[in-house]
Amino acid sequence: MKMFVIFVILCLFISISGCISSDTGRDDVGIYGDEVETLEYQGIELTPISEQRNNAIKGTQGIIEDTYLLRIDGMVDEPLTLTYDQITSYPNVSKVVDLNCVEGWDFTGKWTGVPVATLLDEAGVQEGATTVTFYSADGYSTSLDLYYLIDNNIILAYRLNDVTLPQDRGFPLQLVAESKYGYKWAKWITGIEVINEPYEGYWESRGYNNNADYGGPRFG
Ligand SMILES: Nc1nc2c(c(=O)[nH]1)N[C@H]1C(S)=C(S)[C@@H](COP(=O)(O)O)O[C@H]1N2
Ligand SMILES: [Mo]
Repeated sequence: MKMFVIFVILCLFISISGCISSDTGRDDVGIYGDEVETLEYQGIELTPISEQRNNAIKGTQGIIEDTYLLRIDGMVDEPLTLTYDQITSYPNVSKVVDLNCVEGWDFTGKWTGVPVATLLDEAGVQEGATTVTFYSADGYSTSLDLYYLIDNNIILAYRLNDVTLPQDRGFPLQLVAESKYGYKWAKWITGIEVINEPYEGYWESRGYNNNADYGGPRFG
């Protein structure tokens, strides 16, 4: 009898501590600011934003939604200037993708955004174009092969784990350069330029590999 009472008390304790261990009482969602963060999607466990690493050459850029403009130009028929509302009005795509920094850390996020191809189609890519360059508010830049972006339906994400992409993580847009090292995942993007020659961005011009395939060479 005594053992049974101890057993019941133990069970109660375990179930109560399970409840108070997360804010929501569920482990597939969490709270981030005043939004609900998804922590499990299609059976895949996501890394909570609070546990994701983050690094940037000049720290957080405070981009304001109301005055933000994304410029798309270079080898296009019609250069575009898009507002945040316009960008987020296009049909969106969600995918679970790992970000792998070249320094060895990684995390898994659910990313939601507009395919780069959607915007490029709207602008009309001209014949002979090979490369797309991304420019950021902090002076960062990087580039990717035009067909890598189109063939893999690479997105510009404005939501992470179903939460508005946080300011310190690249608001309003981070490129989800899946299967490429983290330095291709430009944040705080303000400009996209279509060109016809290779371009070396911030880290690439400092010796990092311009192809940046995850698992491939890091340098040279
Ligand atoms: N604008 C900008 N984008 C950037 C960087 C940066 O310094 N500035 N750092 C890159 C590097 S090296 C990595 S690993 C990832 C980190 O992205 P995260 O904040 O999603 O973890 O952002 C990439 N994009
Ligand atoms: Mo990185």
